Amino acid sequence: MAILVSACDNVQPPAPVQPVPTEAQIQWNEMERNAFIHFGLNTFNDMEWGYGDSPAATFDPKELDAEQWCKVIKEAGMKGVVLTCKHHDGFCLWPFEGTEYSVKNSPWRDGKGDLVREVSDACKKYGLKFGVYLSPWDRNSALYRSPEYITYFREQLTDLLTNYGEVFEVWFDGANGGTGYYGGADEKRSVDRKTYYDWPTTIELVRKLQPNALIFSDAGPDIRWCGNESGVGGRTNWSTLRRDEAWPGWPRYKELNPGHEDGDYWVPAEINTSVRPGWFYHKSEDHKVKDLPRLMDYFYESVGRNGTALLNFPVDERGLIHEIDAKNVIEWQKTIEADLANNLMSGISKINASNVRGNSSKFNADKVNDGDKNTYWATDDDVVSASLEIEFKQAITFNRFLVQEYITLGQRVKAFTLEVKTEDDKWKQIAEETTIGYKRILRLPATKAKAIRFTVKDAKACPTISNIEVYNAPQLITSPMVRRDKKGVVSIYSKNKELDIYYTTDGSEPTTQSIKYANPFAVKGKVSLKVIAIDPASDRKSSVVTADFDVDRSKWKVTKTKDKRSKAVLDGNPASEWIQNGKKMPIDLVIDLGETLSVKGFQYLPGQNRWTKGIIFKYEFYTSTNGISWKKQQAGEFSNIQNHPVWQKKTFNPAKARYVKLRAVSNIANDVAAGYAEFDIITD
Ligand code: FUL
Repeated sequence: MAILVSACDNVQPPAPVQPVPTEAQIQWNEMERNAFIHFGLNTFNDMEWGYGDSPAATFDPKELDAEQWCKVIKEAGMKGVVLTCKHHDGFCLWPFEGTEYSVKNSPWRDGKGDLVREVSDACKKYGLKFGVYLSPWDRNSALYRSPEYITYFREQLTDLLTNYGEVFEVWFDGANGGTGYYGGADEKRSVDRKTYYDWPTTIELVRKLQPNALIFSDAGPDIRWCGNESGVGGRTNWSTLRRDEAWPGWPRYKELNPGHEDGDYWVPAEINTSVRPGWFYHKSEDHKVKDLPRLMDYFYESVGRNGTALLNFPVDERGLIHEIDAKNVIEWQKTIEADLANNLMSGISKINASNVRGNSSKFNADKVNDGDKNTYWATDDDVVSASLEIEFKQAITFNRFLVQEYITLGQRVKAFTLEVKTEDDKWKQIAEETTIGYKRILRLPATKAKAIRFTVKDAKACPTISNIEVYNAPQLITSPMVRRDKKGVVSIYSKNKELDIYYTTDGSEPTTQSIKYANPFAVKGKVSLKVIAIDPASDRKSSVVTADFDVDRSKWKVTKTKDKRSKAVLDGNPASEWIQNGKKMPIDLVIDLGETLSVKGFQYLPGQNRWTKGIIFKYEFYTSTNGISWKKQQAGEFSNIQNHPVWQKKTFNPAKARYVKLRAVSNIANDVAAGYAEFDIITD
């Protein structure tokens, strides 16, 4: 035994597989989730990309409280904050001396405010790291496109990197050049994204002023974009990149999602998205804040896929993180905690590896379960395919599998599988995946297992696995969604497919004794459905969703148009829409109901797509028994529809109608278009 131990002690760790991360890059991966803040003149002018000419005086948050932001961010489990100190419109959130276009010429704090100071101070107070976003593109500066602008840009950067303490991340946006105000020139200015900024010199400046800061841009140098803004990291996600080919200013951004297996630099992916559709705050998106299921997808598709999440908060015009955003992200944090609360690896009876490096206890299978991130299971150098078999004292049910590589020695695994040993002692494969990297979390259907087998099928060199965790996360209870199409067929959806759905049609509360939903079903005429989703394992229930459908629309037809897209108005799907472009307002939507009904109102849902058009503001509503003579039943406006584009319901005294007409007198943009996601009537 003594001989064995001393032999083990001589076993050398594997040589690193190049490239390897820096210490700062490892720490950045370990932060896992950070916050982005977009706030500036756009917030007050309802814009995403200000042109650079909105008056500085419009920046006027009356209740700004950077500590409120940090409290929410901290409570949401995030570790750092990146602030848009200057967005493309050129407006500076700190009183930069080189321009008049800053907070110093705004009413906020009587022109004496410095928001970069307030945010960096609040970060310190709440133990959050602070990072800066500085847009290279500046649509306000007259200097943009000249060499002088680069000096101006570096002066701004110097300010931000010297006056506000430690900065952990410097964010350079890839959107560059185009139309702008440019000090009044009002023109298009294009630049060569590869050469204009002389990036190498700017990078040197950052290294000098903040040696520990990591620099983000589309392809690095230190952190890369994941190629989309929807928060979806690659299932295959290499933290390595052929950076010299890709940086700076690279058009093949799709390759940034998986990275390059043969990359020669360590440039891990940051997965950025906004908690709302926009990066900046728009009141009209208050009902479109990412909900818990969407946020959980984001977590598993960023942190669970070897990425670091950067979730944006569009701070509102008051200068606060909106209540809905705060509520949802705090719920997000609680759910992540609950998902990963109870590591079932505490109940293992045995863990065996098919190969252990030099048979050394320093690299044996136990190292994936010792809670020490610096120890790892490794195989002999020539072994790139090997398994770990993990046996449990008692059979477990699990639905999450978490695995980490010891990335200090480089990212190695190219392919892996997961199998379970079923009650009849048979092995069954339940997952086949590619990369792991810093962290990989698989979401799986709840599966019973006496043992599990994790197999590295292929790797760049001997695998080094530092951690494995296994969980049975509580099922996410998602509310069901109910739709009825034009033919009267009702479909019920639940995002979580493991929940059972029950419904009633008689107004009673649904329970497990009610009708269990299996397939879409047709309902004629008026119906009120009450629907519930229930987790069969725990009996936890969603809230009851009530869906009131009026007469079925199988006989209805949108008339006075040949446009086939008009079908979208009656298809029961809020995501599809029809936009009528006429020559002038008003524009009419005329529907033949196919029979005479007693109508006492109507409902209108404007387009729900982000770039929808023709949201009706002023309307008139008419009925007719013959399609020739019309009776105006109502005229009015859909108040606040701009800010809150949800179902609009209007009622009037019942009238007999075979035809109905919704007249768009004006729309919110005051142009010529009328758009509809859905239309319905209310019968007597
Ligand atoms: C993009 C910008 O154009 C958006 O406005 C936003 O700042 C986002 C994070 O990056 O490229």
